Amino acid sequence: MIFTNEQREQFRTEGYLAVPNFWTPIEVAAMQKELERLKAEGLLRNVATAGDGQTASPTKANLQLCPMYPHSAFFRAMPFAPKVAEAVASLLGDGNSGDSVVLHLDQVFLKPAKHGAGTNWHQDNAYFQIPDPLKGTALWTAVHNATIANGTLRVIPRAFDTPLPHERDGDSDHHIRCFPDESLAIPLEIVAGGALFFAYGTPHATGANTTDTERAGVALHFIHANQSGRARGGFETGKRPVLTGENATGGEAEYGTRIAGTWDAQVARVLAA
Ligand SMILES: O=C(O)CCC(=O)C(=O)O
Repeated sequence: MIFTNEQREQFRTEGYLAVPNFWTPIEVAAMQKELERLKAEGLLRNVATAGDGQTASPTKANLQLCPMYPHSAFFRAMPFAPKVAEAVASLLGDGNSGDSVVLHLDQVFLKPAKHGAGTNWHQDNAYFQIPDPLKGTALWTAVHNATIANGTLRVIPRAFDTPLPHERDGDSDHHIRCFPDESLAIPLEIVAGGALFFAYGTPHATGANTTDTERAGVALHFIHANQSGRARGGFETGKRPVLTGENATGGEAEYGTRIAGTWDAQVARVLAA
């Protein structure tokens, strides 16, 4: 998916872009089913704490798996779906066909029904520290309908250029958080299958899920390869899957096997299992 100039402009000035129906209903059904498997195997960990950043919360759950790729051939293939590479290169690139974008991190946040905990305000660049906060983006996929009631993502538009002070987040066993002016925040409601792209500098948060159904978001993070020298976290430099540009090998160099071209087969495999 190559974005229009208006969409690229929206990302570059507002720091985010909402793309309804990025994934097909069949792809979404496969994501939901694969998440059920990962959950049933106990791979999602509750990172919510009781306010002290250490003690597991007895009442709230923010279930996370990071990274996902070692546990799921399906989610390992997701960033290689052709529309992902095109979309990310279109947002992070300069419009050259040689623009190289790499996968930086993959993870899922699942908020169970009734007691799902949000993820507090932060800028991804407080973790990753890339030189240009517009040259990294999250692709946050709504695996279920994401609404204000179940704590969908909120962002602060036009704020990506101002790094905010961060501190340890007492509501999580490993996150950091900041305290932006929440009156400037906008909620991004999106139907399952929609994608929210937001720049590494964009402050964002999710809220509690007190509804009767669970809600998950799969967050893939990407950077332009020219930022990788200073980017921290995620895959080690040199092992980040290169999606586009002259060093892209379809996953062979990083995983020892070709991943590009397998997404549709992975979707079919998961749904048939
Ligand atoms: O889905 C969530 O709760 C948080 C997602 C997020 O903060 C991120 O992807 O950086």
